[in-house]
Amino acid sequence: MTKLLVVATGNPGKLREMQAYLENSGWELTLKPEELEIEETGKTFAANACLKASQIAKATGNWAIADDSGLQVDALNGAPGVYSARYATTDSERIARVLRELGNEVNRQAQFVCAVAIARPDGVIVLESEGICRGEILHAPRGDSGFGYDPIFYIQELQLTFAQMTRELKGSISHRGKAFAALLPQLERVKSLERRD
Ligand code: ITT
Repeated sequence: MTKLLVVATGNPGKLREMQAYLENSGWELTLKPEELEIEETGKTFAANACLKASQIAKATGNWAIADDSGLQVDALNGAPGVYSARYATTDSERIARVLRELGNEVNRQAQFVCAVAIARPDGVIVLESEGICRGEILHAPRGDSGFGYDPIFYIQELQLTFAQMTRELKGSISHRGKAFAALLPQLERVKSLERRD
């Protein structure tokens, strides 16, 4: 029997990536109702991922998966961090703010972090996972694939920004790709355990 999993995100860029990772998971995916907005009051990515998964599961009466993620710039003491989505109104304004705050700082080191949580229909969190990807912040955007801060996040070894990569290449090294790689085998197990009940 296929089980329904509500993908608890309102971010289309994230949704595309999450759908690709979950494609062959055996779960039937459905999107959270647009009007269901969860306030992200947590201080960590993990806390916010759990909050979103748990609230959406309870509100819909289904299993739910949520991703909380963001960019942490070393020279900005980890900003924008959990405020990545709230740093400005549009992707280009968010990028402009990070570039402005970083100015000509020589230390351009940064990382993307992604926390994923899965909740049962009663809101109890059954799975959590986290992935980190280190990189550098460029002085100007490069590339137009992906979403969010992708155009300024540069991977030295590949000489490409996330926005210059195919979704497959980004997924093979990204914070979200790593979080899902750790999560998927466990998600498979949860599904088969449930089937036996
Ligand atoms: P939901 O909470 O509805 O899922 P959101 O956009 O508000 O959507 P977050 O609170 O987790 O999500 O904020 C994450 C922000 O971090 C997101 O808006 C992007 O700006 C940025 N971000 C996360 N992952 C990214 C990635 O892979 N590439 C570029 N930017 C990313």
